[in-house]
Amino acid sequence: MSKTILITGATSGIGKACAEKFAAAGWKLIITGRRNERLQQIKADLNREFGTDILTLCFDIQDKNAVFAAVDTIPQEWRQVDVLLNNSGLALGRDYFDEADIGDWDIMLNTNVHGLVYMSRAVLPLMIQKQQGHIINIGSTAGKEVYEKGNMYCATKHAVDAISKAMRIDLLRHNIKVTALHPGAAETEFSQVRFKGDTEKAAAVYDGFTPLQPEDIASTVFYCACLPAHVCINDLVITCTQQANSFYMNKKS
Ligand code: NDP
Ligand code: 8X3
Repeated sequence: MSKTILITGATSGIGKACAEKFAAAGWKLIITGRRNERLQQIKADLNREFGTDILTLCFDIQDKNAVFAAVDTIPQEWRQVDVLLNNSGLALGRDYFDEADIGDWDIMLNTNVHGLVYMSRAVLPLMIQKQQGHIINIGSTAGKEVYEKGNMYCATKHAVDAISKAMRIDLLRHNIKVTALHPGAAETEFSQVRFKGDTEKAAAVYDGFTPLQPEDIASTVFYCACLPAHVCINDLVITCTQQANSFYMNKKS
């Protein structure tokens, strides 16, 4: 029987690449995001290419009631969720702590932290029932080191790091694996979102080095998800070769 992965934020970037990777390997997909046209397009494309069974759930992960309501609508035949990939997330702005927009901070906290825990709590009963499952949380190198003007984004990703450790401990008794995967710079819509549509600023982030592509991260997520039942990657940092961590980059001018 095909396994099922639920991917949050599958409308773009890392989430979309993961949807493609797991679909190509014959998994069933539950994909989420706020942009319904994109969800429908991805569903049609992957169904045509791989014959994948796909369920789409369109909601804002910041909205606790919407998260629980969406998970409640999952039909019985889809409730065997093997892997939950908590991927939805964003950075907004890159400003000094004393100058940053507090509204941006609220959105990052609500999405990257609250959204991730709401989703996990909503899906966990499906895993606990069968005493089996795997939660993969997408953190960041920003969750390992804090950098200038990264303040609240870094804080949310440090929270993802801590929550992943906490979940791993508390879910031991239910035989549920928890993996935290922390990517460095990856070329997705991330910087366009962070710089609010300023395409020049967004493109400049990737000047002078070859960043990760979303497919690189998807292959790593897939590797973690396909390990034998008794093996769990707990914590994994992945960067491009020209990046050591949040501070050190070997950029070519
Ligand atoms: P993208 O902007 O390409 O994708 C972000 C995804 O998150 C979209 O599918 C978006 O869907 C979803 N999302 C954002 N806000 C919400 C919301 N309120 N409700 C539901 N879904 C939401 O960026 P990436 O693929 O790069 O980002 C994916 C994850 O990877 C994030 O957690 C990010 O922090 C992390 N990351 C990214 C790195 C990078 O350099 N790109 C490096 C390290 C970590 P929609 O807009 O349709 O709702
Ligand atoms: C995204 C990587 O360096 O912009 O999480 O924080 S970075």
